[in-house]
Amino acid sequence: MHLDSINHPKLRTWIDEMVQMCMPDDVYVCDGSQEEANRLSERLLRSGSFKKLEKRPGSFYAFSDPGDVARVENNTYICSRFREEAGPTNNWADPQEMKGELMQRFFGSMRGRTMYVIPFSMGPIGGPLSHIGIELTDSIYVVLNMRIMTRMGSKVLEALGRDGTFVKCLHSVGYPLTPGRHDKPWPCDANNKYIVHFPEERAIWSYGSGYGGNALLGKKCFALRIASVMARDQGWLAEHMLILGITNPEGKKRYIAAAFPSACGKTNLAMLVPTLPGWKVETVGDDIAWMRWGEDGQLYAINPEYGYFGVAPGTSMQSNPNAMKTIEKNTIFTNVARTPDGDVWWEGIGYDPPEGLITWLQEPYDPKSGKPAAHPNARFTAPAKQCPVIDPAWEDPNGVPISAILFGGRRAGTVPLVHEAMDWSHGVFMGAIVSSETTAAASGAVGQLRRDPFAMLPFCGYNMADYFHHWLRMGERTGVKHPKFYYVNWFRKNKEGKFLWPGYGENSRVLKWIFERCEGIGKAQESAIGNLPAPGALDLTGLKISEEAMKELLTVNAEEWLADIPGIRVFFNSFDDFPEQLMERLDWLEKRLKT
Ligand code: GTP
Ligand code: SPV
Ligand code: MN
Repeated sequence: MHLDSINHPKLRTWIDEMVQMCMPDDVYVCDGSQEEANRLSERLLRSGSFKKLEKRPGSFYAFSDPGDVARVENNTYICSRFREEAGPTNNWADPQEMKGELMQRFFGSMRGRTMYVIPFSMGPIGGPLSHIGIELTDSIYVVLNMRIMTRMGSKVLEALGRDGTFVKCLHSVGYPLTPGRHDKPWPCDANNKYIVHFPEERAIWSYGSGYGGNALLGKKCFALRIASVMARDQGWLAEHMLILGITNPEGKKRYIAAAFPSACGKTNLAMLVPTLPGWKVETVGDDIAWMRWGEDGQLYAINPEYGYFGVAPGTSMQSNPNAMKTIEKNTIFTNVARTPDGDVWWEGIGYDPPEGLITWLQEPYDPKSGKPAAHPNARFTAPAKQCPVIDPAWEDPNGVPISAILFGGRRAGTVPLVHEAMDWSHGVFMGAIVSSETTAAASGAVGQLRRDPFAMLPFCGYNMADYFHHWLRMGERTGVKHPKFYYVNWFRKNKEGKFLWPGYGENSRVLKWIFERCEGIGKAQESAIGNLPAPGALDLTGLKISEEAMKELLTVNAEEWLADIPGIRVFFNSFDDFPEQLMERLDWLEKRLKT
């Protein structure tokens, strides 16, 4: 659509300003139609950025520059007016200075390209919990991914009207086509990436990267970093959580939200196929939840997204059949390996690599090289509605009522399979002490233990001490029905370095116990850290697992926990205005562990 189709004066003014700075050859407003998507895909096929996947209708293969494969936390900034507003866990820069620096980067950055205007809604269009964003980008790949990940196009402009509010999202790959310069399959400015948030202004400026959360600005930048600030200001919650519905054999249904760090099992849990007969799990969302108290006092959650940007490696018919069925068509695959007959392959897909495999680096695959065929952070972008177990209420604009909130992470030791908080503030404490081994979802070393409270360390758009205060305040609301809180760990290992718990579908056994606790029938026993399943309360029917393994999974090793306490204390003390209540909870925990 032509720029003149925009009749929102403030939006038009902002676009005009950004056009002046970025100097694109052309401006195009996306309508979100299938014809438009076909046209843009054709262009990427012609330029070599996309390859058609003959085996998967409507699907495409893309591969990135090797210098642009994941989120870049070191180059991610929260530019609030004051440094204290961003807090010790975020990179901060003065907003004016950063704007100045960025303006130089963006100056002329879209020369030789088209600027695409993407109107998008996070959450069902016009819904009471939904919010609109406008992304300006010079990347067709971003347009096509945003069309899957968000509700996008003309309908959103209609909902915005002449004066609706929107989050300003500016994105450039930073590779202008100046005279004599040829385009690349994956244009970027790998050595000069900036993922910058201006929370007061509700604005995002992202430069230099075309990958995932760096470039699809509705996701981490808006729905978590900016939305967390909006949520604090307006009394709701924007969280890095999956949402699932679970139904017991009698037909009773409950909804559960769960926060695990990146690449720690959200998509897998959200689409789980229970191994327990008669139980059913359905998916509302796999990455982000926006939650608020409903009029009936229950906590309601929506999934603001419209698709899945999921980790490909490890996804198989065995581990996640629902994801495998979701990605059979209309899916964009990035940085996986491709087969000569137009299909995809990755480590852990469940079968051997076919002859003639081409790696994500576009080289012939050599198993002896020791190099993986797919990048560990290779991803699929697929429409949520293609998930065979999508929840019937997944598009309910009012959300679904949450009975339980889970926290988790990758911990080889210390943290048991599951334990339950005593109350809301203990739940907030549990969220605050989450730690996890780092993964390939962000650039940097993999497997290093770090504190990742609420799985929000890289995604909280303001001071995390203030974030904990906000969570505590939310629980102090009168007349509300608190969900229960749990801390789970699917990743505990034995001395040989093997996972003690089979995970995936078998996690339904843990969900069943949580469900029964919510019903008031599940049995628990108190421990120093919270409630564990009572002996026999975890349904292990039909599971082959040794008694020693179960014992290790469900006991609290006080020594190991005590070894964690100093690190937690250092973390808590790194904030100026840390909640007293949580500090007392830490003393409480330490005392209980010592007796
Ligand atoms: P993001 O999209 O980065 O936020 O990741 P995510 O939290 O959705 O993680 P995902 O479900 O994609 O899982 C990441 C990796 O963890 C995959 O390689 C999975 O195979 C593996 N994984 C998921 N669930 C389990 C589990 O229960 N046990 C074990 N051992 N591995 C798991
Ligand atoms: C994550 O890293 O938590 C993701 C992938 O979900 S990205 O969208 O790239 O942030
Ligand atoms: Mn995520």
